[in-house]
Amino acid sequence: MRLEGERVGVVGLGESGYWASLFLKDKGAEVWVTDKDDNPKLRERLAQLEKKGIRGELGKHSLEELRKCEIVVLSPGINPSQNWIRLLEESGVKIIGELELGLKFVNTPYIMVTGTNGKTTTAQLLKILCGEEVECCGNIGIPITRLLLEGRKFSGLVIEASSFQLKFMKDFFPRISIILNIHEDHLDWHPCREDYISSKMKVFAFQKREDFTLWNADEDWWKGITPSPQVYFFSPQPHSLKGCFIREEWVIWREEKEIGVFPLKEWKLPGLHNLYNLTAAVGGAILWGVKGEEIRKRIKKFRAIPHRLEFAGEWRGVKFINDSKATNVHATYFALLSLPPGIILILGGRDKGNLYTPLFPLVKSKVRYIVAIGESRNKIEEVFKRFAPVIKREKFEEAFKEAVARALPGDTVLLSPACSSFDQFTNYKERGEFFKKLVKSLK
Ligand code: UMA
Repeated sequence: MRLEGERVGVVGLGESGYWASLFLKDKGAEVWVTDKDDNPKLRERLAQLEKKGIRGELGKHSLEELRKCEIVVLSPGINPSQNWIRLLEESGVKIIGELELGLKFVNTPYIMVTGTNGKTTTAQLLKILCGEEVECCGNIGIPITRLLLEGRKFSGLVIEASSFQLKFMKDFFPRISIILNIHEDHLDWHPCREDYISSKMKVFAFQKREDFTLWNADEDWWKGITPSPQVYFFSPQPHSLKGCFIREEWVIWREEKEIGVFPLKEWKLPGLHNLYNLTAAVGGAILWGVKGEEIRKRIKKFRAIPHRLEFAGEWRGVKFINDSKATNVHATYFALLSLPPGIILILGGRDKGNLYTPLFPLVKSKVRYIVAIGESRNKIEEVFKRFAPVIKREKFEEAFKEAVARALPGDTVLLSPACSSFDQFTNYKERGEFFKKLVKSLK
């Protein structure tokens, strides 16, 4: 892709937009940035970019300016089905996502991981299993353009891709694609469930016969599909297909014959959902060419990731678990599944069109109180009051105090909100850090 001398617009000045602008500038493009918001953080960002000769605006998207561009790069959070983007396309401007832009400059093979939940854990695990020369980027929090701009040397990539990033991508060729699971999420962004599912399925759409795709053996969205790449499966349960599974406490890989990769006692992360992530990552690493004995050595280096069922402390016999990364119902389902009864659940934030039904049996059997927070607190009360007492608090700190007041020794205060954090925080990390700070302050 030629960028030298081209006028390129960048929409959104979050992580992706900021790094994409610098990357484009480095490639010789004339860059113009725009963000619909205007706040001190964005002003500071724009000032930094201006020092590098990048111009832009805050507080609006000027269509006339964007129309002057040959290419417009969109940040992942920007829904390209908006009218102004259609108008831009009609005027002949090429629209491209940040991930797709970066991939045009990648010459190594790469693994692309998508799915509703478990993407970050699986991608990080894969990076460790595939070896030091493999880097990780994408939705995980490191835009691909940042990785490329920083000039890190790598022989392969593990890319975490969200449905936002995948939906409008074309011509990308993962050596291995992985779909961890497909559950309801982001229905505030995608027009319907089918659109969300088809975005996820884009991950193998351009792969070739010699490539691989790994699917969850326990789901059925793939039934009746015959893709171009070779299909393998993963599951913590034994299955009869080619791929990875667990039998008699051993992680096993089956192709023509079976190999025992390592005994499950060498895996330290709790929860059934992590066994799905594990079997997917082991499968991906074997297809990447890593030998079983190397996987066994490297698996020991893996540590749990922050904000995912992270132990945040204990106070007066009450355990505190930070699962702030659970921004949808499926993730909260697995958190509840992994913990014993006696849970005070902090639930809520910005609802994404959630259908909470899958949580009902677990809430009924394990949750003593729900503390409903943020924008979605009224909906949560309405939906859950049949299954557990619900206390509503708007602000996070008040909700935390309420949870502490209700907890008895032996209980667990679980932050697993099933909603995004954007009503009160910049992202789930900030929400999780705030929760941990509040836990520390108890002592
Ligand atoms: N904005 C506009 N115009 C709009 C909409 C937004 O200018 O019409 C601006 C906002 O004011 C804001 C900026 O765009 O300043 C935000 O852009 P963004 O939402 O794309 O966020 P980034 O900071 O670039 O982060 C994105 C991903 N965010 C989303 O997809 C929402 C990050 O995933 C990702 O880590 C990062 O790129 C690096 O690749 C986060 C996420 O929540 C973790 N992802 C979702 C998830 O995992 O469920 C998909």
